[in-house]
Amino acid sequence: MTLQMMLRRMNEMPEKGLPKSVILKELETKLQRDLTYSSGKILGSMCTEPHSLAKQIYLQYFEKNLGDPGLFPAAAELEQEAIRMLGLLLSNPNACGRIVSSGTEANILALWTARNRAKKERGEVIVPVSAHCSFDKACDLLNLKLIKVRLNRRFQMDVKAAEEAVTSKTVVMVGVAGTTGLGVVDPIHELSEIALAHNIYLHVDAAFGGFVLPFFEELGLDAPEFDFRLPGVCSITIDSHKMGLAPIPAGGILFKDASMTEAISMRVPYLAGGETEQFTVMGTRSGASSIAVWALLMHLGREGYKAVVEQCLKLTGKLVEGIQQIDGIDIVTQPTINVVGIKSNIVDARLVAKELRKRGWAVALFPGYIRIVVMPHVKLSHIESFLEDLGKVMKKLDG
Ligand code: 0PR
Repeated sequence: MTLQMMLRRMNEMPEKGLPKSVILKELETKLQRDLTYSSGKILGSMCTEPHSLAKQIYLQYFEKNLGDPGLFPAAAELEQEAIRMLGLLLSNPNACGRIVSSGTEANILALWTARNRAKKERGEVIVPVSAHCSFDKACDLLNLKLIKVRLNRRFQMDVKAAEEAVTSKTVVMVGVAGTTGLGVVDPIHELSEIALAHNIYLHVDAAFGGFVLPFFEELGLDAPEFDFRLPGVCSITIDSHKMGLAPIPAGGILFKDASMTEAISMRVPYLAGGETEQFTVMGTRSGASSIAVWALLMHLGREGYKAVVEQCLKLTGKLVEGIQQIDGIDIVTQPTINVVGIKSNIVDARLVAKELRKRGWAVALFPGYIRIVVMPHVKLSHIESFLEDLGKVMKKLDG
């Protein structure tokens, strides 16, 4: 077979394997269409270029499987140390948890735990309408009924509506610390009080905000309460593969203490490394993810992460200033964190997004607005060139 023929067949499994060099060349060509974070064109994603140390570590330890911790006890211990550090970041040294496949898995684990603890038939889950779609998935999987509560004028979960939604069937209430669309932090303090008063489980989805908000106080910013300091909070999602700079997959779930997870723990007796207890959806789990998270927490320290957050917030400020100088568009609301909503008062946001995409910008489109996430890969030069293009787009659409 000629090389040409080999390449033409690159979408079927060949009878006889192809040389490494051919595979590598073909992948280079096939993957060219993918966007890169370093191009600065990805402005609507909550993921970013992983830290170089994490990449190195990931490659070095990719064979470790935390699904069989008896084979990799040292890696399992590093996961526990990473969880302890994340727990301290969220004000709870006794937190128990796992580095999981995603924020979606973390949210599923929280609802699964709450459901099993409550022992109610077709229990109800109260979330703000701004909650991530992982809660829709979780409720479908767990046969729970999802109740979506309206927002207040600041796009936060409306506390009164949340309390009114509580019934005898409620098993869990969810507050979001850094919403997917606008980066808003729900009034978790009030939700904690409601949860305690009605004896219901409170889960906080800080998948994004978990690596941002803990540094606000030290940065001299207004720091909304959202973590385990609030007594009603039973679990928190915190994803290292978002603002934690870790490679995918690195979601995270933290429970208040080890007793919480008993409700979903399964004994797996037959493993090569010996019997274990699992409370994740996944069986086989990446040890490299946990080791990379451990290494980043140790290497960057609080100071390093604080500097990352500070820089992202500084650029967010520049972006907002620039947007406010362009006719025909405005921000949806003053951003709390490095997530900005942009709306147009002359045309549909979809048209703006379409024009931006033609110019190579990958922004996220929500109903009525565009979302920009100023992640660590975004530089001032990217913001400036985006604002220039946005100005041109608005002129064109206005004309
Ligand atoms: N909770 C919140 C608040 C989220 O924003 C997300 C995802 C999740 C949970 C679920 O996390 P996983 O995606 O890890 O399961 N938020 C991002 C979003 O919808 C996911 C994402 C990431 C989308 C990168 C696009 C992208 O390029 O924006």
